[in-house]
Amino acid sequence: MLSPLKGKTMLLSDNAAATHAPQLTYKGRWTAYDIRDDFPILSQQVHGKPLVYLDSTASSQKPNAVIDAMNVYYRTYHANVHRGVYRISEEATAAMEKARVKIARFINARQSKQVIFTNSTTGSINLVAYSWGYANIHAGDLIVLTEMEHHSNLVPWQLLAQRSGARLEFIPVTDDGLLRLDVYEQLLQQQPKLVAFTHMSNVLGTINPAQQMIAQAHAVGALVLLDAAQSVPHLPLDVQTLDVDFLAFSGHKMLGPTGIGVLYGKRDLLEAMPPFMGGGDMIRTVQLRQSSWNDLPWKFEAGTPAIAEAIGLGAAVDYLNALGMEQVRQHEQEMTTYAMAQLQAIAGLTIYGPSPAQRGGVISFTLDDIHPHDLASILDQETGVAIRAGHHCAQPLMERYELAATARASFYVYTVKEDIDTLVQGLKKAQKIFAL
Ligand code: 7TS
Repeated sequence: MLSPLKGKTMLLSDNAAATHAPQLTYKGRWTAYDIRDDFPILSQQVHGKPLVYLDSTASSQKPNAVIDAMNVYYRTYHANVHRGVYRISEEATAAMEKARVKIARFINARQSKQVIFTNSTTGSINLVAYSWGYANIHAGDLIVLTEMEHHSNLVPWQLLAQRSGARLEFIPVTDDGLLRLDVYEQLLQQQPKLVAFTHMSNVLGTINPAQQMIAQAHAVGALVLLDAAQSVPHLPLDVQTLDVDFLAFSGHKMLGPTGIGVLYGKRDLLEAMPPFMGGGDMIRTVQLRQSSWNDLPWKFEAGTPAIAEAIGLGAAVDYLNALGMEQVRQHEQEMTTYAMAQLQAIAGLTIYGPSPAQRGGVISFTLDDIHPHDLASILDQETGVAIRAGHHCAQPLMERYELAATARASFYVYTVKEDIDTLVQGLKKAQKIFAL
């Protein structure tokens, strides 16, 4: 079967195509084998062996469509945006704003002005913690988080609590890696101002029941920030159905480039928030002692933005749309179910987190008492398998399970069963090496 985007690659010199590329829709079914050729890095070798990339939770690989879209911009119409009255600056502005529209549609935002470009999920969460937090959080206010947060949805709230005198409380995690929703209900009775939690854990893979949790928070008057760094790339997601107040995600985890992220927010909230960073582009008028602010979304986009990266992220969204997010989720579930069965068959291997039905394509595990860093090094050198080892920027969660570190394999659209088989062979090899 043909790759969904094959034959649709843009010509490097065709500015018009770059700026007005059609929305791609791919109707048929695909398999990972069909699309692997779109990802040039997957034909690389490491230590003389084919690269087996199992660390997409940290950062996904990029298809040619994304790399080409950025190349086209740099090679044929690079200029700064929102200021030039000449042709290529207008083209760059149009391409960047078109990417914003694509992203808004991808998450079903009502208006593209609700999509603010930041540098990452981390940047998006900090924007809310500083701007909304500064204006709305006061001494004694409660912010509810969970024990399974990535540091980027934890430390900004700690800083806000230290600045404002607010309190932080945490929804605990069960032994199976699920949130204690009974404790959540109790915490809601204390009427928090904000609930901030991850849609999908980057360690356990747990997919949290976001829609229900958001409705419960709203019922007591709390706003909700959803850390969607791991969900937007892997699941169909609709901000209007979720009724979420703020949503944060990163381009580099969804086939797009590094250096670009998104903050989605409800319009009335964003309109009421003060700017986070000051500088060019975010102002309407500037006097020596005071200024007025630009409209959304630019009020929050001070300075020259990541133009190529925004265009690249737009191309990534086209690619994911062509694959279909339902099928992306289905493929990852197949890989996860297969991998869990294979890994569970290895004596001495422990998997953390819930069943495949309740998780995304992420599996954290330990093997005997081999240190996860040693495991990752052996896998890299002996088999060309790239996995993550460590605390995964979730130290409190590691403490909850009394672990210093885990090994973690994660999957995406290009993962094939053979990748998982190579991982399993590598783990058995590591066991042999350590048994000596
Ligand atoms: N939230 C979650 C749930 C994440 O998984 C990550 C990154 C972030 C926030 C931060 O994203 P960033 O793009 O701002 O860095 N997670 C990981 C990971 O699991 N390994 O490396 C980065």
